[in-house]
Amino acid sequence: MKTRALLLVDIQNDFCAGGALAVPQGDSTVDVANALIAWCRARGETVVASLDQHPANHGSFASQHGVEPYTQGVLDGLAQTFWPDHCVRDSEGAKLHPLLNAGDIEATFPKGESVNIDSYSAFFDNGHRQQTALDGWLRAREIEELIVLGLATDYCVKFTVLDALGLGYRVNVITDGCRGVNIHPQDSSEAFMAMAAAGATLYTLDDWLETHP
Ligand code: VGL
Ligand code: ZN
Repeated sequence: MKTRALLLVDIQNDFCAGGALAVPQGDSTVDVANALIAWCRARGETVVASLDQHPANHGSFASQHGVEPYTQGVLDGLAQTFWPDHCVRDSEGAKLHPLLNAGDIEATFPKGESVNIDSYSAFFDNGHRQQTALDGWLRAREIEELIVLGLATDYCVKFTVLDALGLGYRVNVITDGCRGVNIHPQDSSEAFMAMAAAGATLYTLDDWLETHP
């Protein structure tokens, strides 16, 4: 069997209830994540997580530009949605959700640490200028297939999945383990369609468990 890893995307306090960039029902990803963590651990499969992690003056923050959060602009030549200040390094908001079984996560991969560029994907920044350590880490362990879920469907999950497919991974997305920002109401469903069109296989948690006994 191909070596597989579970990749949990940005299940952090600031994307959950009460957080700075709270995603509607973001907390509901935690139970799905914990179920798959247990499933993977029972099979000796790898569990990793990405972390959105910004300096306090990050260029994706609306506060740095004197504009309203959730508006569109440009950052260093790239289209950028400006966000509320979120996931500031070492803050409570940047921590993994307290109910996530983080003890079973083997490695975490930060992204978004450069001031002048955002990084939705866990593999590359938004300009594909720099890579994180994730691809090298997975390749070193001969991992060829990923199970992906987390926050947010229409940003970090979507771009992580598209980059993973581009890098040659087989990618399974657990849809009920994802929630979106939905600046436009259809953003999450369009994101799932884009992931599927690019080659990802979409499952609910129940579908996954039934088809992978
Ligand atoms: C994310 C917006 C800004 C995400 C991160 O994790 O999807 N979204 N930073
Ligand atoms: Zn961010």
